[in-house]
Amino acid sequence: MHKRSYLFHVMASAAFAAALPCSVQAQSFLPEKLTTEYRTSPLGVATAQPRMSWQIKSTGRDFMQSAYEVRTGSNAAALAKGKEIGWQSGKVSSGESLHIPYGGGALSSRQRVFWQVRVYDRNGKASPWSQVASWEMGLLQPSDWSAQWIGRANDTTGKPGPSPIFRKPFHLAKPVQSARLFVTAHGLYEAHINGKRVGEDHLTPGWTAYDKRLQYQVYDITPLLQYGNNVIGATLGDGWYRGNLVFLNQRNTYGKTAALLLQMEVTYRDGSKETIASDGSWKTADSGPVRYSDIYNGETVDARMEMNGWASPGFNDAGWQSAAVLPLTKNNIVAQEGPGVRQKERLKPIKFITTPQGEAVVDFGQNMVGWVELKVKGNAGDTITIHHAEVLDKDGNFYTANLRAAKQENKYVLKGGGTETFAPRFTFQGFRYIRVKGIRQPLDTSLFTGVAVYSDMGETGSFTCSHPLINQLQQNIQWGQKGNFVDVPTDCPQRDERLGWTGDAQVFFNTASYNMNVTGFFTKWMKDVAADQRPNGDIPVVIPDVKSIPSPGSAGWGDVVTIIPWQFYQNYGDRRMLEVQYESMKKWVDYITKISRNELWNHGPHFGDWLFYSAPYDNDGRSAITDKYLIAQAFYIHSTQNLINAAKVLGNSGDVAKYEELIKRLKNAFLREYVTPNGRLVSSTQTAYVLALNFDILPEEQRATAAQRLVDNIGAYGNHLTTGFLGTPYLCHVLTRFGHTDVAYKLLMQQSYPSWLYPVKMGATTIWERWDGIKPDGTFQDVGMNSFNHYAYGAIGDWMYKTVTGIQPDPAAPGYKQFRIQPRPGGGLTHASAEFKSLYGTIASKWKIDGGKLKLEVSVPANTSAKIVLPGAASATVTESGKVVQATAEGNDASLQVGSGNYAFEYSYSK
Ligand code: RAM
Repeated sequence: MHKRSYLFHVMASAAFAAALPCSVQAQSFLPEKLTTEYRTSPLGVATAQPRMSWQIKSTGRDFMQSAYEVRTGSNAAALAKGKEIGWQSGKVSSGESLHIPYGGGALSSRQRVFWQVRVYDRNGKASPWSQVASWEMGLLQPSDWSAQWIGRANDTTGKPGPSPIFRKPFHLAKPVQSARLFVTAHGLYEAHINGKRVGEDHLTPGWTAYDKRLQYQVYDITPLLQYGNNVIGATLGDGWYRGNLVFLNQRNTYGKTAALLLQMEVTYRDGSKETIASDGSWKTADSGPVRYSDIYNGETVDARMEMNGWASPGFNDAGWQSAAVLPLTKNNIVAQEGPGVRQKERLKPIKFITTPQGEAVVDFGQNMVGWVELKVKGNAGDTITIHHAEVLDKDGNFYTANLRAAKQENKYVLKGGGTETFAPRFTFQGFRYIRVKGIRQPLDTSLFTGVAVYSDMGETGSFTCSHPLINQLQQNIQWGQKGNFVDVPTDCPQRDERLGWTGDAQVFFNTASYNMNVTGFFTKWMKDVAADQRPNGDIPVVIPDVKSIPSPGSAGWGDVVTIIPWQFYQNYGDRRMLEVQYESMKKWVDYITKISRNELWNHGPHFGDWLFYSAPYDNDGRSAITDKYLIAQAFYIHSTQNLINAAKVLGNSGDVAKYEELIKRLKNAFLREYVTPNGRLVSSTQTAYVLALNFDILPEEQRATAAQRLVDNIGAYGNHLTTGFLGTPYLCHVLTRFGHTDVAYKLLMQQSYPSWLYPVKMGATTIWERWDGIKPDGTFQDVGMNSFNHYAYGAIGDWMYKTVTGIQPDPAAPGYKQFRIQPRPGGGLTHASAEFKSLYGTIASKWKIDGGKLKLEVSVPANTSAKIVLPGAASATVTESGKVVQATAEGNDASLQVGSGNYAFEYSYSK
């Protein structure tokens, strides 16, 4: 059925494009932006059959690929000339330009494969061959590691202390052709070669389910090496591995000893090879400048202890000890799949404040995550202390109480004698403001740079409209994503938590994947979800599992395991995500089935509709409490549906039948237990109606009435939402689906609490954890849990892209091979515009209401097609680039199918 409707689209689009004015010149087209496993010419690939993708640049309209041809080789120059070809696909009749698996023989560790592609248009004409791209395999077996784990003898107490440092001089007697560094650590590492830092990533090796999956990184270090004497060195920090993690200063989650595993492989120009690896011949010390480091608490650096040239030849390491070889496993080591954490933006202070309490505070104007780089002058021994905070209190004083036990304190001891630059290495802070002590010179902007640090995902989405507060909301959503996508998707980046809460991640996933390319980020994290799944199928509430938070198998949290893979497939067309995660999805559904009674998941602790609206004095039942077991049953149904969807894609017909049978019974159980014969839900809340409708639980004939009840409920709260984490992401979608987009707009435009714009009005620059983190009188919510940088409620971004500007994937052709542009103007907006860089290329939808006309500009990437639904155009004369076009009336709207290209529609519009 999918195939047929897709074919229809393609044919329809060809028909429409043919009717459009076409350029007389022949269309030219070329595959470009080649990627392998979502990355550009990556190193360290560990997938047995890496998949290749490309985009197509074409002139004119309506380009569709009818076939492709991939060829590979081990010599780039020869391949470009069509020589020394290894595996080649031959001409494959297919429109697919994403995720084409390598079909050659088994790939070995370190193997480099170059590849090119050419594509054919509808008429069978071939493009030129693309530029050459490549990938390189990583170390695929534990036995590829000749390196030994090393640490410091007696580093076994797990108590905080100075950073261990390691160094190894080595000699290269011949000119080097190429060199790779493979490295990981227990704790965090920073590697140096000949005085230069290796790579640009921070907080390496990142955070994973360390016991089962510890990532290594691969660096091309060819340019760092020199003929003759060289030195490689590394510094370790405590990080997630053994520093403070989870509430109240718990340490040593994964172990007590910091350790390094490092292997450098050099290929000389004469073809011979040499490996320099960590072992007992390395020297170590703990007398370097990093005296303390901790993710939550910050870092202490004493510049007087800098050891000039410690990672260069000529340094005297006579006082250092020999490294201890540690008997640690290498069986858990995996290649990195997600993007590294990088310095992404640099912000300057916007204001210097002396608070009523007399403290010197610097305002960066943006709640952000990373650190402050400091450039100062002073005397040797001067200590500068920087504290970080998200907000000032209502009196304008520096407010840190909501950080709970996280100190967020960086201390720098100066060595004196000139300008000194400081930045921490093994920590990050969530802040907009810093409080500074100990600086002798007058404070000005030259001293401070706020460095925003996050996973290097690449921006894929932008959204703007005619309403400045909504634009600020979009900014806040994006900054919430930046701050909380620091290698794992965290709930918050500042207090003593910063954990991969599964509920938050699933709630925000769709929005996240509009804003940024989260392919690698979630490919990695979902593997940690599966790795940390308990043997009985339960999913810990935070991933990586920090072990000390009991896992209640909370509804809406554990369901991340089915929700993200299915949405990932919709957004990126990646079937392998479903293949890889399928067993884990199934285990979760089977786990709920096992613990359910009479087909009802109606026991156990649940977070429920976390942080829903509760009235201050609830004499009148105003708090929006949704029965937790109603929610649990709804998510049980939803996860089962996601599993069925995945089973269909993967062709597991046995499972399709089995779980379709199950879901029928689950829906019946829901109706029996939570719905009256008249379709009223036992919890009269927005979230209850939203979940029942969004997950298709209610019988068809009850849906419109239920949607009306939802609308009435919203009205009863004066057009305010009352939903928490679980209801919020679907609220406006459900309203739109049942014909109440006007009500959705009322919620979006609402400026008083609870609403999305209330925090914006209160000066928020990120999304808050709670709807009323700061109350109208300026006082704060409960200090025990009040983050000002929490992305969950930013889930409205999904609706803004999908409905305000109308960019939506078509489930029948996932990954935006076919999609919809169906903008729905409303809320008094006069224009809105969004761009989304899909894997095929940039999709744009920009509308404007002007002088009684609606103008809509659309971009459709090559090798895709789109159904455009023009709002309110049923009886209008529609022009495209000045010429009248035919559109088919659909209710009040009119639709037409188009192929790739840029289009400008215009018609009379009244609302
Ligand atoms: C708090 C945070 C987090 C949420 C959990 C249940 O720690 O608000 O976002 O997922 O509670």
